[in-house]
Amino acid sequence: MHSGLKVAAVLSALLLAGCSSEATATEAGEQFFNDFQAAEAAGWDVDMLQSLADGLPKSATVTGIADDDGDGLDDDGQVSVTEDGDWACVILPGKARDGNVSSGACS
Ligand SMILES: [Ca+2]
Repeated sequence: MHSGLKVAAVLSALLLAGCSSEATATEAGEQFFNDFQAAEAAGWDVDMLQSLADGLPKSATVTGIADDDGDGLDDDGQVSVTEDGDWACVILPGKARDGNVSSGACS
């Protein structure tokens, strides 16, 4: 029986995955970005953006979804994602620009 070896292999894979904590905020930011692209037709709809934020892992926090002028759309199309003290900045595509995700807080 080699099941012990298989269990050890699975455990070490899990440990490796668990240790790759570097850039977790960026990964969460990229998930947000990809989810947004799947729903992009709605534009920067703040309710949709909030539901994307709610869909991220609970360890990730999204800030910067804001609609100060009350048109139902995010005002700057830019959100920050934090996770474990790590920051990422998500620039949403739209309004004649491409989006991107970068590590570090939005400037
Ligand atoms: Ca707005």
